[in-house]
Amino acid sequence: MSDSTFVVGDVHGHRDELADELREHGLIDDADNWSGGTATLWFLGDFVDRGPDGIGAITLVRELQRQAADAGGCVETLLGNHEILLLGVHRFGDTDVPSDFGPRSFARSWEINGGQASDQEALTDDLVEWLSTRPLLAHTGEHLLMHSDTLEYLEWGSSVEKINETVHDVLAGDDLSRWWEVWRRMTTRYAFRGPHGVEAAESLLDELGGERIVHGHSVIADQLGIHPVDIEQPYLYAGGRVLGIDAGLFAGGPCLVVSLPYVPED
Ligand SMILES: [Mn+2]
Repeated sequence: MSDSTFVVGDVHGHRDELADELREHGLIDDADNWSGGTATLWFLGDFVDRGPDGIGAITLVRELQRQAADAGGCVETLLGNHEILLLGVHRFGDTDVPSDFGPRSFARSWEINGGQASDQEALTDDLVEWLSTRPLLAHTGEHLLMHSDTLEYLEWGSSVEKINETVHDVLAGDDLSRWWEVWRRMTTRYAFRGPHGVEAAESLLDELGGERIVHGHSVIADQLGIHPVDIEQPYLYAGGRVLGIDAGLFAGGPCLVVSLPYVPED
C-alpha cells in the first residue's frame, strides 16, 4: 500500500458506492476510516449532482484527507465543473449572466444538470471555503490530472500553478461573468478523441508537464460504443497519452478506483 497512488473519477452523489470501492481496495476500513497508510488518493472532481448524496461524498473525502495526513498518506481532489455549478448557485442563485446568447443563470444550469436541493441545503461556509481552494490541475508522478478533457484550461495560464491561481482568484471574487466562464470552459470535452487527439494531448503535456493525462468528466462507455454497466477498466487512448477513468457511475457504471501507473489488463 505504501507509495501507491490511486485516482477516482466522477462520483456524482454516489457516496456509498464510493465507500464500498475504497474499502474493496483497502483504503478505508469497515467504519469508513482511512486504512491506506501512506498511499496517495486523488479524486478528479464532480462529487455532486445527479446522485443522492454529493455532500456526503465530499464530507467522507474531507475526513479521509485529515486521517490520511495523520498516517503519512495523502487524499486530495481536483475541482470538477459540477463543483463550480454547486458553488455558483450558492453564490449567485438565479441571477442572469450577462450574455448575448439568451437568458442563462447558474440556477437554471444546475437544474438541468441534475442539481440536488439537499446538496445546496447541506453546503456550509466551511465546505464552500474548502471547495473554492481545491486545484483544477495537478501532477502526481508522471501524470497530469485534470477533470475535463479539454484544452480550455490554457485560457487561464500556461502552467498548472498559474491556472490554479487564476481560477482561485475568480472563485474568491464576485464577478459573475468570470465565474460563468469557469463553468462554461470546464463543461467542454473530447479534446483528446479523434484523429487530432494524440497531437492535442502531447502539446498539452509539453506545455504543462507530465507523460500521461488522467481525466474524468466524459464517460468512456460511449467512446467504446458499449453501455456503462459493461465497463470494468479505465480506458487508455490517444496513443497511450490519455487515460479516461469516468466509468459513468451515475448511469449505472462502476466506481473505478484506479492504481497508477495504469497497465491495461490485456
Ligand atoms: Mn464533469
